[in-house]
Amino acid sequence: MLRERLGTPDMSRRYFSVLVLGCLLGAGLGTAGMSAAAAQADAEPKSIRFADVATGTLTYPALDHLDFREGTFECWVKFAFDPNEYLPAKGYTGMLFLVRLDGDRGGLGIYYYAQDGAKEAGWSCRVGPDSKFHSFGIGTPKQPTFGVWQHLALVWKGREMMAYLDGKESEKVIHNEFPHQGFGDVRSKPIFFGCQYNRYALMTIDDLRVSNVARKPEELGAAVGELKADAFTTILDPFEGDFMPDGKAPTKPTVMLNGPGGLPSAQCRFVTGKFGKGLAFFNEEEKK
Ligand SMILES: [Ca+2]
Repeated sequence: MLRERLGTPDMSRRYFSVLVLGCLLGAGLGTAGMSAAAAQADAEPKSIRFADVATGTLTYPALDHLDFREGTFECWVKFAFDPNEYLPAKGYTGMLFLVRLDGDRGGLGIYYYAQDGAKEAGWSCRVGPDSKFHSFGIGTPKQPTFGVWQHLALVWKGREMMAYLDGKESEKVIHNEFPHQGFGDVRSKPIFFGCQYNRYALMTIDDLRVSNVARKPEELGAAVGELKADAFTTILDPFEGDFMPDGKAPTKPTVMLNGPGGLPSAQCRFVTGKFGKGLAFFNEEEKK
């Protein structure tokens, strides 16, 4: 099982630099040849290459929503790129930055990437600083992944943390320290979806739910379908929006304890989702 370590915040920044370099290399190599998807008929959805469009971000305040003593994060995600166009990986190939949940001293991120030489890409949860926390693999999706909805969930309680891909549990980790102590103050950073470089977030998400309780697998969206709010829900956003995102207009969550809504950047669009509408982190019309 994949078990990698994320460094201190400084190490984390270096990691991002390496990741982006790897992505650029991977993207360049991946676009060298005609893809199978690109050869498909016009009626078929086509994959988007990382260089084709700028990707957006979505943020929510972490305060009152994230409780690192106990909680659950979950959402549906669908790729707008075809991972097979970048495989086998030549160099470390990062493909997607889903979300970061951070305090001022540490935190975690969920990523999709392929290791150097790998023929498959997988989901990973990187948790740091690595002196106190363990990163872990979430899972390698069944192929194909392009255009297919996947359900991701992360559950934490005390020092335990585990993730689920499409309802299937990945490795459970027990950290050396309690996240609510080691991650620090959650007021300093937002819940941050997407890629800070506006590049590696070719995805659509739907039915985001953050809870202040460690939910059981049978309570997650992968099992029950479209989610309803309950007393433990701190954010539930179905992304049923009908406006043009501009970084200022908020989404209309069913539940959000602090603030009016998430803030999607101008690259985002409301599109067909898993249930009703979802939020795409790119503008299809921008595609070259
Ligand atoms: Ca929806």
